[in-house]
Amino acid sequence: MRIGRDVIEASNAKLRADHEADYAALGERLARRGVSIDAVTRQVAGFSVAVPSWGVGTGGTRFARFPGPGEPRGIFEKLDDCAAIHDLGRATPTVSLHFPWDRADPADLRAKAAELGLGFDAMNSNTFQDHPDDPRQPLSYRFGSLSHADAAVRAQAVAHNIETMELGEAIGSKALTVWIGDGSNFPGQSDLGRAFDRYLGAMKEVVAGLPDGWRVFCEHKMYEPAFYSTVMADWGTNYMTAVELGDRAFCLVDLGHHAPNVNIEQIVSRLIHARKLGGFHFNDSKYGDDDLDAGSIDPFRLFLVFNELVEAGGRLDALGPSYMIDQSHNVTDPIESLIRSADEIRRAYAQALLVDREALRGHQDANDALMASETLKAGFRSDVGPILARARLDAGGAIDPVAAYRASGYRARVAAERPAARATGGGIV
Ligand code: LRH
Ligand code: MN
Ligand code: MN
Repeated sequence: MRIGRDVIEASNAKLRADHEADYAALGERLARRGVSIDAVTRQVAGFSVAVPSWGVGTGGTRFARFPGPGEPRGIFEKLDDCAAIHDLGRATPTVSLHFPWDRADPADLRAKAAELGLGFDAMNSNTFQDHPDDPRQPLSYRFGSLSHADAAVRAQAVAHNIETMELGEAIGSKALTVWIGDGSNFPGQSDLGRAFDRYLGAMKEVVAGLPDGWRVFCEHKMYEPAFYSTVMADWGTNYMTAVELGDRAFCLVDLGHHAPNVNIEQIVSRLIHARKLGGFHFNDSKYGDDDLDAGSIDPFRLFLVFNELVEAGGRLDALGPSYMIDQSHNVTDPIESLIRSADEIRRAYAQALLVDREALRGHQDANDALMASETLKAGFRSDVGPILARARLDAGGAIDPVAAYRASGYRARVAAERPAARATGGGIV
């Protein structure tokens, strides 16, 4: 445990009486509706989300990085920080790695994760920037990777994805997430159709290299770094890709990768219908791919996504999507931000669980638009804080994880241990 039990217990002791009263009060309110608060708490406790290794570094924008005190200097220190997040919040038992940013001996990664009680979620490959230090990737991705006009660059990008899977297999991961920055800045720069064909051809080679029991998640993004067209631009392209690549290919929805105001929850619903929803990168945004803390700008949208997930019920269980956070920015302690994001994600889930679905269906079928809307919003308006706190508490976490984190002095401790902080990974996308 990176955060001492004594610190968590001391913090909880101060808050416990109030928490018990709040939980009992909410339990009573829910019982009046025939809802068991303990059952909801159990469901929330069963929901976990992976943290991104690149999220624990002090992020940046594409303009600058501002490393903070104690910034992890490599993957092992990043894992320490991920463990601290899980010690407090008990919602993030897995980490999603990014290669080659997190390159290390798989045996060491396994040992470190075992020591910290963490597991690994989907592996992310990286062919969206050049890797001058990687002897296996001498060719430039400036004009693309898996869709590059030059077959040699495509082959290099395929080989990198295969290597990423090999490393992943050695550490117990079960999925590969592929996001490419390929696209064009100017109409005419690249042939939209031929670029997509080349991408599909390369991805078929990646799929052929999937280890047994693995899935591949393709991640779409409307723009950036390409500003006119992106090869894997939207959920339609993603769905076509997943169909063409076959049974083990699925679509990953990063909440920040759509045009402003796009109805993301409807995309989620469609992908569930098509049995092609592979997973999420949760974050929030106001303008573009801002990678802000989940639920920090538009918690209602996050709730609406979870409303679709809860509504899907068994159809979702059959898909077993991967839930991951993808965030990285400049102005907060990333440990605090990731704790907060995990909490907001669980909040959206708990609120969606509290929607009276029978009543909602009744109003929908009776075309009572106002009452349908009110019924849905009643879930969103519910203060589920006591449920989230109880799920953490029961699992050995903190009632108020940010307060306990601040009391722990963890940041000051690692700042002393990691004097020569040098940022690695992230900050450019
Ligand atoms: C691209 C992206 C993708 C990358 C991550 C660092 O914008 O969302 O998931 O792997 O950022
Ligand atoms: Mn992402
Ligand atoms: Mn992104």
